[in-house]
Amino acid sequence: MIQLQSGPVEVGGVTLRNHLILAAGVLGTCGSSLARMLREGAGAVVSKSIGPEPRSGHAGPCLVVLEDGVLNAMGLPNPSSDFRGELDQLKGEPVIVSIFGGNPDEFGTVASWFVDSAAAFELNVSCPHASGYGAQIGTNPDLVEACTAAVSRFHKPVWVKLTPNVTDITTVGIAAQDGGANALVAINTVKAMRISPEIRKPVLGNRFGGLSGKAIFPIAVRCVYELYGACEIPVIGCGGVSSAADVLELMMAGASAVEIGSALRGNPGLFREITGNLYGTDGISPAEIVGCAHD
Ligand code: RRO
Repeated sequence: MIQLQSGPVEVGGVTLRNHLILAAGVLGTCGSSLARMLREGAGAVVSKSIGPEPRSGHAGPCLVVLEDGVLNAMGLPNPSSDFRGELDQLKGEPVIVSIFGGNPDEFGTVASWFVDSAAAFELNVSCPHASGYGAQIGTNPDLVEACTAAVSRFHKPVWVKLTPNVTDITTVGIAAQDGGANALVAINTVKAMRISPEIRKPVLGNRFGGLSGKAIFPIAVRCVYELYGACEIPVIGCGGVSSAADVLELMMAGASAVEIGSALRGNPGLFREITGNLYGTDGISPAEIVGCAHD
């Protein structure tokens, strides 16, 4: 397998310690778990998505583990502005704060709380099961552009995390770029559902949820490939990554860095494992492989 040169890398206005980033929603609700992921070898970390009001989330069951993925409908649980205190212990660290709102003003308000503590913002316009938030914004290019512009005015790097649940992801990527985004993150979970034959009802309390894990990796590869071909700003890959080979494949599709989420379940040492395989003393320059599948 190819190996890469190690060392810090600048992506979307943030200096990452390596190409691997903790994805939003996994181990990201408290400062101590974010700090632990950095100690375990993550190049940067993204928090759980924070919104304008505290939320306890959807009624359970909220998460079901499937054969090759995870189905969730957590329902954007978050402590809202109280999350600020969690970041006190992470000053100067590469922490990206994921934020959501129902309109540009709410995005601006939430961003204003973290201007001094975030290395960047990741805008969640892609949660597939949130009424008034997430993909309900992220399927409307005009709203995506306006929400991105509302956060860009803080002069902090802005990453926009996109939903795969659209006909043409490049239209939404270009809208985020036009709003001033510094990077695109592809993808959030895929809208999905399972039904229990025993109870003859949906397995999730919310009925619908988002599918993550290995099952969605090919969708992530396709979305990254399309965005890399259509947009000028860096693309960060996300979705079903669990090995160094997956990281390289997403980079070949066009990803400048890669987020990892579901695969950390039960394997908190995964960042160290992947960096051990991904980097080598005779490694090649990442520039040689980012987007090489397009040549
Ligand atoms: O909290 C959630 O239910 C959730 C979010 Br914010 C998201 O962006 N993606 C997802 O699958 N679940």
